[in-house]
Amino acid sequence: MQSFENISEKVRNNQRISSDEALALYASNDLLAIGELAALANERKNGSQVFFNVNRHINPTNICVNRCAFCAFSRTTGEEGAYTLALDEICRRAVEAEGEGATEVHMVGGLHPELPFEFYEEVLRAIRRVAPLLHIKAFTAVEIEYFSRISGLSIEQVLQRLIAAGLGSMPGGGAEILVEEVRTKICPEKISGARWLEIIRLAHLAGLKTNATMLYGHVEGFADRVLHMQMLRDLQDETGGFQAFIPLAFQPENSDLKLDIKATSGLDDLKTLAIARIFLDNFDHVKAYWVMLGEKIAQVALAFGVNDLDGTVVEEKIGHDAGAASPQALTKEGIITLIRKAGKIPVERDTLYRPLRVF
Ligand code: V47
Ligand code: SF4
Repeated sequence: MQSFENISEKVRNNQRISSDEALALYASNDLLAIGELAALANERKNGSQVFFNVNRHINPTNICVNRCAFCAFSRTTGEEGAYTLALDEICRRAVEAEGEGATEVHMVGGLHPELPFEFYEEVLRAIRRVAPLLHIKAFTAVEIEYFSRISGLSIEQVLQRLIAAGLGSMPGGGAEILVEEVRTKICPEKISGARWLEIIRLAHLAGLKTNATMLYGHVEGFADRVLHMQMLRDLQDETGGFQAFIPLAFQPENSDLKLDIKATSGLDDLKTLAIARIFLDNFDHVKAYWVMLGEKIAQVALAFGVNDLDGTVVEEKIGHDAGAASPQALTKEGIITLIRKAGKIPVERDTLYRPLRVF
């Protein structure tokens, strides 16, 4: 029996809810009641504090051999708009970021057909050299697996070499929806969901913290979303290596999935964040990524169980190539105001969620 009262009772008693119960929440139209439960679950973990960081995104290349159907960012070699940043340019952006008070560089890119694994080691070393204060959060599980294939090294060896070169943690991309039937439709060339989980497990065992994302609002159903979160919750029980869960609202422009898929509704965005907060009881943080959600939904999400707004970002390509209507960057002051006006306490954090300053 998945009555709302039973689920509510469980959450109030700090008990874990089942997949069927999460699905029942998706079936409910009582957004405010779900939000209230999520807010309670978050309040217990994080009080009234909301985290953000000062960071900068760098995407070294958009050339990618995978060409996932939902991705408007990637290009084939020689195609109009294809680019690869020179090492000097990557360094210039890192130095600029550090000079502007960033504590993190977030770096992900396409699976380039020619660049050798050593290029990525050199990028890490170079950033380390020119901007030693920046934490480098880089490379999704999909990229790590690709590096292993192009270098002939094991996943463990790739991770060790990247850590030695300066890798500090990993973002949560590439997870999409971990269910195979969905992956076949949206990213047939990408590693399987099981392989994504395996690489993240190895990263956690190597001592790296990672995030986990979920790309929603395309061809998947609610049951797929819940199964995705169930797989993440199981792995988190095992390793404890996940920091934040980040639902990514699908941006439908310029991608091969466009067809008649519409952008997600605000109701779906808020429900998804709230259900994630309730279901993923072993994740400390649920992040509203303002780039995909827009500032307004991200702000309202702070009353629906969310305790992290990501960062300043500065130059965003993946969502904006796909039509995201949000700005390219938010200022630190802008994020602080957004959090304050939601009645919460802004806390600047570093990548590993150590508080740097309470505002
Ligand atoms: O894996 C690609 C997604 C991800 C689209 O860990 C799209 O802190 C929406 O993972 N519409 C990369 N999403 C971005 C990412 C991320 C972003 C911010 C913070 C963190 C973190 C991680 O972007 C990809 C894919 O799932 N994506 N195309 C699109 N059209
Ligand atoms: Fe390549 Fe990542 Fe885009 Fe897929 S989502 S095409 S792997 S850049």
